[in-house]
Amino acid sequence: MVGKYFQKPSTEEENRVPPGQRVAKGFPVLTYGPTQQISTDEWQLRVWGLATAKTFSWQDFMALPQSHFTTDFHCVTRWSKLDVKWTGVKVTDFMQLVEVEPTAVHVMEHSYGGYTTNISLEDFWRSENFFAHTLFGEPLPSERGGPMRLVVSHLYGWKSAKWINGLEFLDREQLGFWEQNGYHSRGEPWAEERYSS
Ligand SMILES: Nc1nc2c(c(=O)[nH]1)N[C@H]1C(S)=C(S)[C@@H](COP(=O)(O)O)O[C@H]1N2
Ligand SMILES: [Mo]
Repeated sequence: MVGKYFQKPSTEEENRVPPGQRVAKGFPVLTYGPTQQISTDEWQLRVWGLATAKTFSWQDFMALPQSHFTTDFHCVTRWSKLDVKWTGVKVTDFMQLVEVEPTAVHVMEHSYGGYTTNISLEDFWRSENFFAHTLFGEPLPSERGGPMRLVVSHLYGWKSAKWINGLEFLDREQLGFWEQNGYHSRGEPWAEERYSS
């Protein structure tokens, strides 16, 4: 029987779906802990560590260029969702407002609710990464990380922090929530970097 919700990639999809993944027909919600309910009025993104400390508001993000993205989303729990449509702000556009010290090489993503995940500065600071506030043309729902989440589609989904509210710039790698619990520190899906050992 063909799986209804999680299918083997078709021939056309094969080169887009990393090894060990199945194609999700739905789009599962994956959250550890409770969904955060944050309004756009109260939402803030704070920058600290090896960067000039600054706090950004919703309006600050709306004033930046808005871009559209179509991405594939790969969760380490072995489902991939293809062609997800988002609107948001490119990390490279946002980073023009941030003064990073030259010694910064890693970033800790922080979220409302206490979730954290680590990423190298090189994996973070890319024009294909973005802060998303719109999903398939609708305001990003709270269970998806609304009002604002990060999307880093070249790494497993746990690097795409929902309800993002902080970026801490670091001179060394520190481990985030899942990374402390045995997930790989980088999480590149084509190399199947699922676990730390
Ligand atoms: N704050 C926060 N962000 C998070 C998570 C979480 O538990 N808390 N789960 C991660 C995981 S494991 C995945 S696969 C994606 C899931 O995003 P989705 O719920 O929109 O599918 O969010 C990531 N971001
Ligand atoms: Mo995930």
